[in-house]
Amino acid sequence: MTNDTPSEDTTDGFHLLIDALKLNGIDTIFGLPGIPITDLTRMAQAEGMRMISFRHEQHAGNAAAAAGFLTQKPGICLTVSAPGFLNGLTALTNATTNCFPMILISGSSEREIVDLQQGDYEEMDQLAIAKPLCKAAFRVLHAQDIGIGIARAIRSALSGRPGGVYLDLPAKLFAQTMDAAAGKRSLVKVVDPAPRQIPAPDAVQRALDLLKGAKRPLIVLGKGAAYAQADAEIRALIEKSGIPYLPMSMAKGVLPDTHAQSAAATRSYVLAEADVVMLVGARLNWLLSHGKGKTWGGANADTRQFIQIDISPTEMDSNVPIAAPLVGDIGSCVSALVAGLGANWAKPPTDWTNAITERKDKNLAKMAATLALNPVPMNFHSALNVIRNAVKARPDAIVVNEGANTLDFTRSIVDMYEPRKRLDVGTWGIMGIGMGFAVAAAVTTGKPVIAIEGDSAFGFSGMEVETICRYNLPVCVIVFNNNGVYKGTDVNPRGGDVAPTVFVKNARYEMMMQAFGGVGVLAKTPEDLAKALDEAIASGKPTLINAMIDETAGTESGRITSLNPQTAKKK
Ligand code: FYN
Ligand code: ADP
Repeated sequence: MTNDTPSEDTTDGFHLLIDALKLNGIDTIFGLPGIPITDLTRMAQAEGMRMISFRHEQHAGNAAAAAGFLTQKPGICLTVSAPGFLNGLTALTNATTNCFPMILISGSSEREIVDLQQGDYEEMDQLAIAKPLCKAAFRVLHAQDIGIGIARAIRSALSGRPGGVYLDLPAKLFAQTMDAAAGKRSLVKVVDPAPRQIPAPDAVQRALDLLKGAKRPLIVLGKGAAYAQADAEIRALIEKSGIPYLPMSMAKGVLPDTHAQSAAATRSYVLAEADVVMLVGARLNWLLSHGKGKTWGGANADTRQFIQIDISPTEMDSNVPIAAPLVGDIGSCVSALVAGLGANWAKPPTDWTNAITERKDKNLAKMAATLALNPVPMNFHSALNVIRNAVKARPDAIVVNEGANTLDFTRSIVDMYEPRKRLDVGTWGIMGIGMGFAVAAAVTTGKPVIAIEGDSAFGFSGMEVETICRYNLPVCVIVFNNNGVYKGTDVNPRGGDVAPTVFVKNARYEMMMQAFGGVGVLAKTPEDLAKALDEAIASGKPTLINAMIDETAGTESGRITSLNPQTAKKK
């Protein structure tokens, strides 16, 4: 093996990597060029791959993660060494936490110098750092191993519980050359990268027996249910069983939020009262109050029984005992349950379903009344009412959502109608996913994207509006501008600097989009917002709407105020 430029009969590390990705149906790379991967980005583009360059690696990483969630193929993020790698690592870890498949590929410095800690350019033992923070991590040292390296990365990202994989590629690897025919033979097309996992028949029967005996059954759909692309099977299970269901935020739209069996509008009631709860691709983590405590109805907690469908066997009993674990892929598990319901399945008692409908209708009516108000200045409700109508008219649009109040209000106000159309802060409640997720949604689907952003949340990735303009993506960013984190009214009791939660008042965010040739609109009323949003969706032009919201609207930490140590202390 030499480091010569490849001739007709030879290939090199650059091309082997590109060919290995293409062979596995991966056609897009999200990344940021620089030493040692600049030429790789050029060559990938020249070889027909879509190369989406970002302004910061974290957003490229977030884009890769969202692409993974949407497509069931690992999203690829490509970065430079040490600092670029670290910038991408937050996204890789977030992807792993959320069970999204992605591969972070980073160039790295000379192994001999890094390992002897002799002070190389961007020296860092990246593999060691990545290992505890993702699902799997590999390094490739020889060009002939690139095919296997990519195969291992793809399998690790997709099989079982999906997650993030790190692939370390030292600079020297790219220029290594080898015989072209041997290079071609060294590549691997991964067969069946996410094998179905059929549940055991006795586990299916145990779950059915529990469901059959339930007086107040409930199904909770999590983002695993959205990821699984088992939409028809899930709908069949819910409709045939007649069991009410509750979607976690990224499972909204697996069935339309307007579905008669949705219990989303009476969440607290169903969680507290249900006697048998079936979790489908949802973990009993903080978002579900760990399956215990007041949320789960105190006394009822002693008698409640859980069924859990998950591809990861060790998820069972993570917080409370699981009476009927159903380990397998969601499509197979749900199909087995549907088959097992049989013709004589008795739907849940009507006193349970009627009680839910009654409470739900009351809450929906209350919400409708609030949405009909048109206060001046605009508040979260009147602005979100506009977006709610826009999504109803374009149910194929993808909603990206982050913030605190902006997140929490959007989740309950903006109904989703189709699966995998809502991308948000996920398991960690992370801020900064906005523009990366929006770019990925537009690039992978070509559908209109509406990014609903708190003004603080937007700040984490705001520079990527240039990326949105550069690739002319059909993304409409709506910044909910209430002058600060949570709201804009805090004051520093000592005078001087503004309070830590307060931003420049009445900031003109829309001018950021204008700076790069996109459309920027200042919206002070719901009418302004509706007009600008309609135009953005119709034209597909990159647009940023600066929605001015009453700075007194919103509460500290939105609906998770109880997690603030000070608030918790007072309780
Ligand atoms: C929901 N609700 C509705 C509707 N949908 N009412 C009327 N109409 C509609 N369409 C009701 C629902 O029954 C609840 O009322 C309430 O609105 C809130 O519903 P939600 O949002 O589903 O439930 P809740 O309690 O907020 O859920 C808990 C949670 C959620 C932890 C899952 O808050 C969450 O996902 N939080 C993520 C927060 C986060 O990550 N933030 C980023 C960091 S911010 P009741 O039934 O009466 O309770 C840093 O500060
Ligand atoms: P949410 O936050 O919406 O409740 P979580 O991220 O907590 O969802 O849970 C998703 C769960 O789905 C994870 O435990 C993961 O193992 C599981 N999962 C992901 N894909 C599949 C699949 N294809 N089949 C079965 N389970 C899956």
